[in-house]
Amino acid sequence: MKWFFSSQQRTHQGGVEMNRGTMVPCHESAERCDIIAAALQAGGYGPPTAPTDGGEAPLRALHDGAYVDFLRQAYPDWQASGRSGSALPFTFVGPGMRRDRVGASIFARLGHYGFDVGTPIVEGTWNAAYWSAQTALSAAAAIAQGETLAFALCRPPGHHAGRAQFGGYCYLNNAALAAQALRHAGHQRVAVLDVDYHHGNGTQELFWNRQDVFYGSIHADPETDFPFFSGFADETGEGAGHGATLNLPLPQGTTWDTYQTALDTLCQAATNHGASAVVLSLGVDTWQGDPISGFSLQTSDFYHLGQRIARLGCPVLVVMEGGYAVAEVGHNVLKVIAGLRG
Ligand code: SP5
Ligand code: ZN
Repeated sequence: MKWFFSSQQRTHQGGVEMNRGTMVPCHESAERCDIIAAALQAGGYGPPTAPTDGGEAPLRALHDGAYVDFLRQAYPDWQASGRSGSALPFTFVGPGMRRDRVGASIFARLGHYGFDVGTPIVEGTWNAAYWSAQTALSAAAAIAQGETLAFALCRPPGHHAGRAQFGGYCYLNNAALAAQALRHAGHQRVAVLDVDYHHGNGTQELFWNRQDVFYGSIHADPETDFPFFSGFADETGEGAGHGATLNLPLPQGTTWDTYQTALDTLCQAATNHGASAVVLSLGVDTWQGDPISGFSLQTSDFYHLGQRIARLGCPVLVVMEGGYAVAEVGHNVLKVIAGLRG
């Protein structure tokens, strides 16, 4: 199995995030990818393949161009405004306010493009997010060239990032970029299966109106968990995309027993959609000991998760999303990969 990673992805060191009203150290750390990388090497998967630099064109084909410019410029502009530390929004656009105005002030632009106060932009954020996206795109190219399984060690993660929106520790939508690359490589239908604990609102938004890319997700019920305002079961896509979005929210405390039934439903839907390639948006924050999450999957369950995805019989591109129990993320990811290899 080829796996992709660049040490450039370490340059985002978020510092602090606001979490339920208090500033806490960022859960999404560079240590996460170090541990997964070390586990892969110890597991015999060899050294990573460095991503190639595909430039900004694929990013701009999916994300809003002005948003990509904002991400690149946000920290220099924050510094030019005389500030240091983490750039975070604090004012958002409410109903009746000017959604149409991006604003010139860095504070306005942070509020325009951001949807939470937990996703800091620092000096190395753009560089890390850029290379995280290139990692996903390079892994997609490997699948396009005939690999049946590839792992993109993306970090920062991506599934909360929308066309012109950052949040949930995400800036560029790595999984969506990979799915789009697989479409360009000739797969007529692609399924993004999202098993991160949180609903991937960004991926859903990007493919909401499209029939060619199915988006299906199993996640914590937004009644109780982030991102709170998307991921309900009645969100099924619109227009040509009607029926090509599937949300399977589950309650806190969910164990494998319940989870596997939802996973069967998710996989069946991907088959019904006719997907010939799968992007697995993999979060291992469903593990029972995750510090910010509330499911109760055991490490051994991740093997069965991988096995079920493998039974789809499609090439699988794994894109790393969340998982914050740093001592355990490596083991859990390796279990998924072992299950995928059968
Ligand atoms: C990619 C990904 O997994 N993003 C997750 C972003 C979650 N951000 C908000 C987390 C709030 C968690 N608060 C839980 C407190 C438990 N003590
Ligand atoms: Zn998550």
